[in-house]
Amino acid sequence: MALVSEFLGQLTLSYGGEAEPKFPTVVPARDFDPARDAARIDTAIKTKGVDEQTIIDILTRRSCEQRKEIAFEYERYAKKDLVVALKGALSGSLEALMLGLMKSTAEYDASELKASMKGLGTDEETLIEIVCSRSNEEMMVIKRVYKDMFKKELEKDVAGDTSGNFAKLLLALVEVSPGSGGLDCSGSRSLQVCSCLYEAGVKRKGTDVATWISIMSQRSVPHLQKVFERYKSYSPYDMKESIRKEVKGDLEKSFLTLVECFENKQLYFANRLSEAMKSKGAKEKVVTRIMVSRCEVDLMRIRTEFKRQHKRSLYQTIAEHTKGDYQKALLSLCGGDD
Ligand SMILES: [Ca+2]
Repeated sequence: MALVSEFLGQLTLSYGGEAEPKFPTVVPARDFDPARDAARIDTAIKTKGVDEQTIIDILTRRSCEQRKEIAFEYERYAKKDLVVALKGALSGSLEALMLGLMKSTAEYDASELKASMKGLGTDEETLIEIVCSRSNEEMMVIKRVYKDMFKKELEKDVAGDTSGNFAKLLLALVEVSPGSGGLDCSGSRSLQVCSCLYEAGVKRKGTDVATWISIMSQRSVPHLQKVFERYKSYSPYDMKESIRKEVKGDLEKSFLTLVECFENKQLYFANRLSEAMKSKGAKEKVVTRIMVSRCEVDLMRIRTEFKRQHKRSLYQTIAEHTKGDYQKALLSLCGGDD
């Protein structure tokens, strides 16, 4: 079902907005033989103590579509579901990473969103990262896949788990529809939007959050980039400083994430990765999520931004801050040193 949804999503894309160019580190393998891969994985799983290396070598060097083909062949060959078999054979962070790879990007995003809202309490950090960084086109596919997977509307779960202006912003971002994102900021319009942002925030007492939400949730990336550039000479504070002055908590974090993604999405992810690996033990959940969800999207450019900003390659940083088979899998997804 999810696959059909994604196919429909792609159709929408083709006559909707322009598809973003991709900069993957994981690309389809040449001379691909799913039956051979499936047999090798079966042997690796049955090996005493499990041959993780073979599983990593295969699954981190195949495209998502190829992994699905391997899963199909595996089930035919071993009469078992590959995901179930991997769950039994692997554990900890490596298991989470491999199971993530067995999902499509949209299925993975949908399940990460679901997990962030599961049970008591909410993992706001994850929720903000995914909702504020995905494009309108990606969000439309995620919503459809979410409904297929969990039989519930993403909007309903977000509304049930958040409150106040934070909820309003996230819902505005989730409730995209085909043809949205058309905020026109060309020419004199960009000055008007600039003045709207300024009047609603820094200029007045308190903040007219509704106006900020309605402008920022449009995600008209090139237009808003122009607006924020112009805003610098319009307001004594740039957009990020204005956000920090005007709002607090999760709402502040969300607006900042949006602006950072409008300005340079790959730098945003590079900084998140760096932050997650700053302390001695890496925040493996964050590292796994970014590496798995971006490896077939833009991880190559994230690597470039990482090196430029942090003067150290992503590869070396992963090598220093993670260990074991989990590290091997991450390094393979990373695809090389810079
Ligand atoms: Ca104000």
